[in-house]
Amino acid sequence: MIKPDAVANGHIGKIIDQILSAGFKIKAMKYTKLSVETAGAFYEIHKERPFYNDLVSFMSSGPIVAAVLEKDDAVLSFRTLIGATDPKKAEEGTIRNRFAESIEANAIHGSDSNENAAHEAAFFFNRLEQF
Ligand code: 3AN
Repeated sequence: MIKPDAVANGHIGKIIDQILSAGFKIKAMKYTKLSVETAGAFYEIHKERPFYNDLVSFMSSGPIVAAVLEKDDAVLSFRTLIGATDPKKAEEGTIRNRFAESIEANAIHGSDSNENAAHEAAFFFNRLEQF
């Protein structure tokens, strides 16, 4: 998911270009906006974390781009491409190093396991929307 900060800063095109250049195939893609309720549900697993309310309010603050991507070893490969959660710690050239503003407004989300990837894909897309 390309987050509201990166969308607002005009980085959608450059981020998608970097994702495709890294060998990912797009299976589904959507420009949309999360409500407080849907952002809260998406980040349900972080409910107990101290930053949960701020995260939900940030993630519902503007449009996002949701996508399902395919590549061998996609979860690990994508997390390497996006870099560390804190952009100050993200490696040079990673998406968060290039485009993120802060640990919260960190430009992009990537699933952290195959199980979560399947769950998050189904959150945004039904089977007829994934090719
Ligand atoms: P990642 O997105 O790298 O998997 P998670 O799953 O630990 O990181 O955190 C989910 C999201 O919560 C992050 N993308 C970031 O927007 C936000 N977040 C994580 N840690 C913090 C923090 N210490 N303070 C504020 N927001 C945070």
